[in-house]
Amino acid sequence: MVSASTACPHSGLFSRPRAPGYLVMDSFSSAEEVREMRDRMADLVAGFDGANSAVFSTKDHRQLKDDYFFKSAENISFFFEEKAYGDDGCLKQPKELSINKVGHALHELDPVFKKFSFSESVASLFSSLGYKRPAVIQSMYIFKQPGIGGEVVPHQDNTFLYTEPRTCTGLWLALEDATINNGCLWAIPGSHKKGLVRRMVRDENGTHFDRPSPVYDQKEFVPLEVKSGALVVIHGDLIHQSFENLSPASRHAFSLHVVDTEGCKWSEDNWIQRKTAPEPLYVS
Ligand SMILES: O=C(O)CCC(=O)C(=O)O
Repeated sequence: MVSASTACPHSGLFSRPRAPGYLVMDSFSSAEEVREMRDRMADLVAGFDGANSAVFSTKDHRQLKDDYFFKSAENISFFFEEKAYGDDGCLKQPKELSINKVGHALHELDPVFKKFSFSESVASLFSSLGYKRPAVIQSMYIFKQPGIGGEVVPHQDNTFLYTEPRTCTGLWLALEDATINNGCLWAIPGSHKKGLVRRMVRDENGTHFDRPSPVYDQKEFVPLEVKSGALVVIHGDLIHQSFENLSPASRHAFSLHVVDTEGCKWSEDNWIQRKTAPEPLYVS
């Protein structure tokens, strides 16, 4: 285990004795802002021909040897749901109901997602958390499709986006109401105080985890049901997950992962190895 003493130096918000390691900010985005992001994604999916894509699964991480996955750090890539395909290898439902997520550089390359990511409200949140030079390192539009939306197994974001000391914070914006039925986030309150369990390391063969995942007691997780427009701020060491969406309702969300680029070092064996340095968020 990576020791708790190298944990993120930021934010009294998360270090108070009973801090759960997450914060829900209701009505962070207006209905118009949410609609703009959803409409933009509908246009991007409509323009996607399906030719260049991959499947995304957090269960076996089979995408992790995939060049398409590595290159997605600096472009806009489309990942299908594992259960999107029938035995004949064809999609069982329309393309727009088959995509698991789009990532990982929407915040840089798409004007609508860039506007949100570099907004004053996002930047000032990180300055209030004590970041010196925060930068978005990845963004994802997550669909959690009706009936087939894949589970996201329990994890800590610092496992995948490691700096020394650790500084990753996740922002998860609900673009639809997220409920127990359609696959909301679940988290273990206070788990961010127990250190980082493991890292995912990139090597010449792809990626691997340096330790197996612990088995978590599901009774420790609490659901984070939120309304569309709410922002969930997630400490990088918080254990969180989401279940498969077996309901008829989708659960769209836009997520950003932010690290500090001053006073800490981006690990050379993270899966994201950028050709260009990420642009920092600025508070005017
Ligand atoms: O949207 C989900 O279901 C999971 C997202 C998540 O775990 C993350 O963004 O770190």
